[in-house]
Amino acid sequence: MISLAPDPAHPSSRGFACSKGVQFHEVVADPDRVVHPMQRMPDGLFAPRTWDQALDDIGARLRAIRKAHGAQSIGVAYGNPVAWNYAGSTAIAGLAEVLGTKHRFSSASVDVNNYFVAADMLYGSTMVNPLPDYAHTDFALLVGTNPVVSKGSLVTTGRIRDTLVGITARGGRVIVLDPRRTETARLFEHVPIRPNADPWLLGAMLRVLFDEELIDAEAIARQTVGVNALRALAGSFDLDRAARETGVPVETITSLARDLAAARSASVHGRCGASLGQYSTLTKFLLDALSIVTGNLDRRGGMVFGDPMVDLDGIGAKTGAFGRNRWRTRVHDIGEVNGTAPLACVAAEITTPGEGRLRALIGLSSNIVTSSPGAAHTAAALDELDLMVWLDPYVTETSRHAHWILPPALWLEREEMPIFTQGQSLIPNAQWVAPVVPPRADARSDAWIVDQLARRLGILALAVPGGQLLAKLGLRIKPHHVIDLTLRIGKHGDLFGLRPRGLSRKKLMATQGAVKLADDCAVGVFAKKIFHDDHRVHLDQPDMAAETRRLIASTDDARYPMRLFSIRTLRSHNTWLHNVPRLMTGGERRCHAVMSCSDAVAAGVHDRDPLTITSQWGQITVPVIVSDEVMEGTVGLTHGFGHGGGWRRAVAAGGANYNVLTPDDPSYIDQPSGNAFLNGIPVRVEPGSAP
Ligand SMILES: Nc1nc2c(c(=O)[nH]1)N[C@H]1C(S)=C(S)[C@@H](COP(=O)(O)OP(=O)(O)OC[C@H]3O[C@@H](n4cnc5c(=O)[nH]c(N)nc54)[C@H](O)[C@@H]3O)O[C@H]1N2
Ligand SMILES: Nc1nc2c(c(=O)[nH]1)N[C@H]1C(S)=C(S)[C@@H](COP(=O)(O)OP(=O)(O)OC[C@H]3O[C@@H](n4cnc5c(=O)[nH]c(N)nc54)[C@H](O)[C@@H]3O)O[C@H]1N2
Ligand SMILES: [Mo]
Repeated sequence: MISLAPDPAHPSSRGFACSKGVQFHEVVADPDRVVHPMQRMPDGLFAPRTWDQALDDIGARLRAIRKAHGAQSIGVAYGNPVAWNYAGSTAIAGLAEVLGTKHRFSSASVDVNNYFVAADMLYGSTMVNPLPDYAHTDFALLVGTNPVVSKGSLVTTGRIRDTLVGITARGGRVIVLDPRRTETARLFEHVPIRPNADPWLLGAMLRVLFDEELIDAEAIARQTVGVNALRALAGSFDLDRAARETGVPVETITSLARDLAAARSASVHGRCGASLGQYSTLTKFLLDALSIVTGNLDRRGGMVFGDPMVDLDGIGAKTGAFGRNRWRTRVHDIGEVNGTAPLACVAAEITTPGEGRLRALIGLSSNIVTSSPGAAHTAAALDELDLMVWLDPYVTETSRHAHWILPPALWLEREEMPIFTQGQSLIPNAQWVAPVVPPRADARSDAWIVDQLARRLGILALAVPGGQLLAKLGLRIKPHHVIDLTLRIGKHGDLFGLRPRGLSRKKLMATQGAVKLADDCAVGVFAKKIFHDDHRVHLDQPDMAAETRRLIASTDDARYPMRLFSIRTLRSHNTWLHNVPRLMTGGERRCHAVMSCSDAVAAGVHDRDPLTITSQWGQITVPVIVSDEVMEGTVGLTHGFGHGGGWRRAVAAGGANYNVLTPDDPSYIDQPSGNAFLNGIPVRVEPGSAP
């Protein structure tokens, strides 16, 4: 591979690719990449081994741990890249399910658990995710999302910047609520908002809609039940307090609500900025409530439902694969979400003695030491594990704690289909592609590696009916069998030949590109997409009323007067891609904080000076950029830096770990969902001494 280029014929990307994607051949060829199974030696360095040596040792240890302490003592953790790894994600989730372990940790709990829980409340399934219909909307409210950089999250469309610019070109409005004048905010109307204050703003807007009778009574009657409870919840938001909490004047809040209601169509979408505060389920609930009560759910230009090639949401809702609160975590008694426990609990599950203690952890594409709250606790706890096995292409600050690092094939080296993002695509499409190149050296697909581990435990890492029995007879069902079957019998499938123009894995792999399924997501599909028995949206949620009371009772801690929030940069992907030479040129790629001029003067720091940031939970020092692009009283900080391990360029990039400052104390995370509290952390700042 010498270069990568986007496909102009792709129905969604339409010939656009981000700078990270087109440099990926450098990751594949990276000299620091782990391409053999590696065993940690007593001196902390790693030595290459054969697959047989690795699997025999790991298998023996896993069996011994299971025998002595039960299957609960074995856990798994998987990170963001599984969302683009259909077979690896199916296998690692299947392994946890078949083991029956509660120690299943996913990066969803530092990202989107609040979405899942709010969706379960409102729509009856954790997997329902209404999408902002950007191609047709007249009014787009973007809350804590920076799609010009992130390319959109939980909504997928190529050329998202152009799509958003298209809204204003048509005479519509795009309003960006963000503490920072971001790359997106600069293009549109920017309303600065204090971090971790979104529910105040959204609740106050909802109150204005009810008080001024700006709601769509017909749509509410047709689509929902429980509106009176929502009206009462909205009524508990005081507009003056909301203005103080958010830094957004009452007049702005009022006009935002009126304009939203008056727009022919309106979409309301939030992402990490709205998902990583302390009340993130309430925030997501209020975001959706705004579009529901204004009649914008299932409306062209409002919020629409995706039409994936494999309807995982529908299947999951019907089979009960997804859900919440079906069991609770051992140490902190937190309800599960989609079968997983919050990452904020992982350290305590390892270090707290007792029955069911986590002793062996298998990780897949996960860098929890950097990405998860309470980073220092996580790093220390990993060293207490009896066995840690990590599937990662690098020796990272996380995988370096492992007894074994196993080398995964990367996405260009394996068969792939976009299982997760296809449900979020504004232009429904189907794609399933063959590997571009064979894996380097001993690298193997994550699904293959997990299957090998499962064989050593005498199980099949797939929770499908009859799967274990067939495996005993020597027939191992693979993730692609299950998903191809689901595709073929589904709405877009070939029904094994009965629908000759329908899709199958074989047909898609022969196509090479992607197949467009429709120009837009359909509207008028409401009844099919809501999974409550009455097929209505349930607006009466006592847990949300309780969260509102908790929010209203909350107070600020005067010792930590500033609020810290996260910044994503164009050429990073969360905690990685910092080892790719061409993505690491230029100073702005580095770890830095951003603070306003007046705050910098008050703190006595100059542009590029070291700044020490202290929270209740930790302290770091990083260089600061002084810029009025951030709101007064706030500090922005790039997350995903401060590396250790064997990725030399990433380690040399320096910086510090944002999540040293964030809490793994369960009383601070979002209560209904266990989602981490990472944005709006109370901090104080002072001049730091140069390292
Ligand atoms: N402070 C703060 N913290 C945050 C966030 C924030 O905004 N602020 N964002 C949160 C969000 S949204 C997310 S999603 C999480 C992400 O948290 P993680 O998922 O833990 O972090 P990533 O950097 O995405 O981890 C990717 C790891 O997977 C490895 N990898 C890449 N491809 C493959 C593969 O094909 N197979 C295998 N086995 N490994 C692979 C990489 O080398 C890397 O070590 O971080 C969260 N943490
Ligand atoms: N280039 C690049 N693209 C990425 C990623 C990456 O690391 N780099 N990561 C991918 C992943 S895993 C995800 S989940 C998506 C995330 O996609 P987005 O959420 O669109 O990306 P962010 O840049 O995190 O945008 C969050 C915005 O919220 C603002 N913010 C922070 N705190 C608050 C708050 O309390 N309230 C409000 N209203 N705003 C706040 C931040 O200033 C930031 O501009 O991006 C994906 N795409
Ligand atoms: Mo994410």
